[in-house]
Amino acid sequence: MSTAETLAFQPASGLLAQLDLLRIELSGAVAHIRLNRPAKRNAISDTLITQLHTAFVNLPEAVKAVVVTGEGDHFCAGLDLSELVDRDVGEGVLHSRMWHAAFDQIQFGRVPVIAVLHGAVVGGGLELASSCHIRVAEASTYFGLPEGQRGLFVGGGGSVRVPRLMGVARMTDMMLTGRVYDRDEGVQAGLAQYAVADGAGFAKALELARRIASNAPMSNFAVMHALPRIADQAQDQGLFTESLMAAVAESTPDAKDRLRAFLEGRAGKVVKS
Ligand code: 1HE
Repeated sequence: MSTAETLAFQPASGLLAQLDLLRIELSGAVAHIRLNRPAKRNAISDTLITQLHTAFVNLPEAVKAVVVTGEGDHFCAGLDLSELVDRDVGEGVLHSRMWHAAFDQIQFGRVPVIAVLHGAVVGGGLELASSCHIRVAEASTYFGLPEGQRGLFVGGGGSVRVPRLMGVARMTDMMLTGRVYDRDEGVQAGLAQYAVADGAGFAKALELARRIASNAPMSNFAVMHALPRIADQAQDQGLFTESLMAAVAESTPDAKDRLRAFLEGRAGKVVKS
């Protein structure tokens, strides 16, 4: 079998194959999860948010990194506005909590997640993107928070996650004035870490995903679970948490093997990119 065939993506089976608003494919340690509702610009309906939660809870054991993309011309148009009109207060709280559960499963799940952004990344679409660990933005990407225009507030974790990327002042401006950031402005503000040409996002994300998947699992766990919590802690607590996490990571057999490999000249060096 050639390398290309070995790395080709295959449709997922079982439960993951039944999630009709997603298209999930697997290639070795990488899962590709596509939002697959292009006619509605991948707007997030109750069914889609539930399917995202189900997908991330049920990732096969072999998966060590995930790439999320959106089918069609846009990454995601945010909340499906057609489902909002008849909801009362109690239902509204539960609805928002459903989004929190799904996006928490992405941010604090088992494996790192890379989002490939293009076209509209707006409202709940930006909330989804900000729950991922790395964002690769194609040239067509634009970021908006039109909640103010629609009479809404963010409800999918945006008030918690977006300011941690771009700061409260920038998010306040976006929500009050409807300001839209283009791709380069978004990258500069911290909404994405990588800028690539249109059509080049998936290849870049896949390259990053394969690299991430080759890390020691405990190191990836520490970055996903300890780093954001330490950032929210007071300095003395953060430093103590860091010491505990560092000791856990470096005491794994995996870490010991990797350190030995370096000391014996069998591991890669850090090279200039
Ligand atoms: C939708 C949605 C949607 C498209 N809910 N149906 N989000 C927004 O306020 C963004 C609203 N959408 C747009 O501004 C535009 O649709 C886009 C810029 C994303 C794309 O424009 P375009 O010209 O490519 O598509 P379109 O013609 O506007 O839309 C195509 C179809 O998708 C159309 O349906 P059709 O049956 O007439 O074909 C649209 O109605 C439908 N569509 N976006 C429902 N969002 C947890 S709180 C989160 C709060 C928020 O996310 S608020 C922000 C909501």
